[in-house]
Amino acid sequence: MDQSIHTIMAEVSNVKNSQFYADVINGLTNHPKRLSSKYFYDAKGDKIFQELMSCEEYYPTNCELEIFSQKTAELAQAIAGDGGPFDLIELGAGDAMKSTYLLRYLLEQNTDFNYLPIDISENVIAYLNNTLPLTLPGLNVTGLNGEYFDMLKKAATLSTRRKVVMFLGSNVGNMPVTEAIGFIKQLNSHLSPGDLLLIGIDLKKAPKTVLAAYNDKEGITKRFNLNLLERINRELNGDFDLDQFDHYATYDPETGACKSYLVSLSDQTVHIGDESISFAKDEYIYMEISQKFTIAQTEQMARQAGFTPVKELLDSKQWFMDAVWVA
Ligand code: AVI
Repeated sequence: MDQSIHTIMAEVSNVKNSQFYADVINGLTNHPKRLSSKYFYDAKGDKIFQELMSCEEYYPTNCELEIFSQKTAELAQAIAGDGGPFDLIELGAGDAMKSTYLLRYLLEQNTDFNYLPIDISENVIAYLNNTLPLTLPGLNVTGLNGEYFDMLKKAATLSTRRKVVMFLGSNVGNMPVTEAIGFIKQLNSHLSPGDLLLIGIDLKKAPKTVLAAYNDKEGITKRFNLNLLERINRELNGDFDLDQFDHYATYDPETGACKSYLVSLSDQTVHIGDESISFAKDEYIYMEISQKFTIAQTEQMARQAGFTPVKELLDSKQWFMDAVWVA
């Protein structure tokens, strides 16, 4: 009996000491309330994101897939340079579906390269380490499980080859612009002159197209956002009533900021561990930014972070860009 009380107390203290707990409580006691979209991706969130990527309105994945499948030779030429050996490092590799087109092409050209996918998910890295050598025979793959910058440091201890870092999917858009520039600067500090960054960026386009992608008819984006409340309930002993929150998305064509919110449908109090958080009816939680850029803005961002843009590849609708920047 005593032991189980100790176990429960240890669990409670683990929860309280976790970064997730600290970020959630800080965010929800802020004005306005906010939660970080980096916590969207638990196992259920990963599944919902997969659904989103194949939903009709969510265009970024298909646009980038088109670039990787239709402009593979151009992409390969832009990163392989003079044919010298290099390490191709992918941040947040996921299932590596888009990169597989590039990897296959590079192998067919007998390019001398190693592929180092980095992902925070242990499952993703185990999957890539096991499956890629089967689907792409001859590929040298070393999966690295952990935070981006820790794993970039580790990658530097494994080889001294030229580095090509891929950061796809417009993940850079999930940071406010100044934070994104700081992130890219930090990335640059892990590279040497001549190393490359291949970055996927969602471009500004018809406002209705952007908004529909983050406000899909089936409500997948709504479930994606609500899943974070469910995760808080499950992992941090919370009691959010999911039916008491609605999803609301906005897009400002002037700034290019697409933002998601969860709006409280009533006056209510939510408990997370022993914290109580009050919500007024119509009060919102700011959940995510998905920033859209003009090409000129991306070039300015590259320069502010110490890179020089060298190549820009767009899909046929000109909605998405994969850019190559040199450090
Ligand atoms: C992962 N990230 C680039 C996606 C985006 O488009 O901002 C996440 C997402 N949020 C809602 N739909 C998709």
